[in-house]
Amino acid sequence: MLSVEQLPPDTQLTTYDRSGLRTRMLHIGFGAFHRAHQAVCCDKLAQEAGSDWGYCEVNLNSGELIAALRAQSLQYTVTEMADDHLSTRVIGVITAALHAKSDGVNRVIDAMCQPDIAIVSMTVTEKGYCHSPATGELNLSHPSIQHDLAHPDEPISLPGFILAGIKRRRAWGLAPFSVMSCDNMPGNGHVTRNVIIQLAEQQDSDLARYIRQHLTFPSTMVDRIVPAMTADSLQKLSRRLGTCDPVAVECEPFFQWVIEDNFVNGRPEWEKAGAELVANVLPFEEMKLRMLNGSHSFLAYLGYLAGYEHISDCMHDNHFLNAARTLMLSEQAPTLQIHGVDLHAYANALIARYQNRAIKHRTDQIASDGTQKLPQRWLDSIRWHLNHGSRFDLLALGVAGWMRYVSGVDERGNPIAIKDPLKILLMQRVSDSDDGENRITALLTINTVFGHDLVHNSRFRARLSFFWQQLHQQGARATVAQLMTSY
Ligand code: NAI
Ligand code: CS2
Repeated sequence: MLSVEQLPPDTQLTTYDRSGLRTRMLHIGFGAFHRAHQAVCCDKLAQEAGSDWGYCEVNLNSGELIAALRAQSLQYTVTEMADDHLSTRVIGVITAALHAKSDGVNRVIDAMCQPDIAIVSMTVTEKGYCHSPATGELNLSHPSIQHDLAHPDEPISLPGFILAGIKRRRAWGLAPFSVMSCDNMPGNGHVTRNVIIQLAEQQDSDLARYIRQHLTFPSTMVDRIVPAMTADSLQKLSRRLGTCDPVAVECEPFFQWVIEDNFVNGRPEWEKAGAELVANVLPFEEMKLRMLNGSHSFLAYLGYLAGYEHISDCMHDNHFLNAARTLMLSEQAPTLQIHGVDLHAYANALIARYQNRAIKHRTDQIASDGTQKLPQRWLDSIRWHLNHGSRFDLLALGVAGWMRYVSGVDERGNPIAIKDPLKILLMQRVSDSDDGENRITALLTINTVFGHDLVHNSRFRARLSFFWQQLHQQGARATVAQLMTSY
């Protein structure tokens, strides 16, 4: 358990009066990222600008972190790590914490109905939205959505929980809240609005109309590299901190948060803690999703196959470093519609961030949930190149790398532990095909990922098949190296 008194003397401690905080935001998904991003921003506001915005944290699935947080007075540490710098801060801005399964669904819905709650935000990973990543539509046959349609007052899905909160608030005559997604999806506010309204329409069209008229769903672009903590990283950090904080996270120093300024019931002055409030976030989201996350996924699949455990290990291989940079600048940047940002400088800064050896960001962590990530990271860009007749070899190699990865056996013949909500479908498609052309067809016809168009595009198929064969014949390292000689 965290003992604040034992922390090193240079730790940034909480000096504001925590009893003056009000629970004005409820956040669903108390994972590594939220702890190192939105919570830090809110903490800085309390510390430096006298803000009284506090968080009620909620986890729907696992309860361990919530229990650990409660055991240490709702405080935890965030440590920024760079090769030459390490700094720790105590986060004190949490005022309540709930775990839906052990505290009960009703407690969570009631917490959304506290009069002070003005914002419900979330970081539940892409799969938490129960949508089709290719279209953004709610997947009505998703098991959790099926459950919530049958039991709307006992929800288990994120859309189901938020809808139940909106419904109860409205019934109690309380002002609505804003709903803010902080997950890595383009138009994350639109996706959230879509899934909640589509679920509401199945139950009560009047409630759906109310949501359209009275709630807002601001989109956000969020950026900070926050690797999952492991037993090993936690042990090393505990030694450095002089106390064991099971809720601790490590992250890079970089922080960016671009928020659509569209809130119905007030918001913290996030701009005082480094966030940018803008009218349209989409160009920022697409820039970040394609240049950062797109190159991350490339390094994750190809790097894993090449035997690199971490993103920083990939950066020691010059071909991989050049491939990531070329992917950003030659294949992703041309697809963007952002003005006033120097994309060369942005790409250079990303490479420098990937080179941070103090951050142990595992390639197999980023490789997880590929079916939820590929459309926004690669596939929209591939469509752009197909329309413009331009070169997209690195993107095609990325897709071939993903197919090779989800085929489940690495280049040394060892099994790969696939983590993906469509894992069963992926395994079926893999086992029903041999590792030639029909594997490519079997995977490309997963329409919720690839839509209906790409499987029929002969130019795309040709590049994909070429790299698929290259990966089988000579492996990921040689394929990346060879491709980079032609750029
Ligand atoms: P994490 O695994 O530490 O936390 C995920 C959270 O989502 C947990 O609280 C978990 O209970 C919840 N969750 C998972 N599946 C869910 C479901 N089906 N329904 C409801 N809740 C569910 O992951 P982390 O690092 O916090 O990342 C979460 C998301 O934040 C990412 O998927 C991404 O969209 C976004 N993000 C992460 C960054 C990072 O570097 N870690 C940076 C930028 C954005
Ligand atoms: C990563 C992101 O896990 C992944 O898929 O690409 O979480 C990445 O670390 C963040 O988006 C950086 O802001």
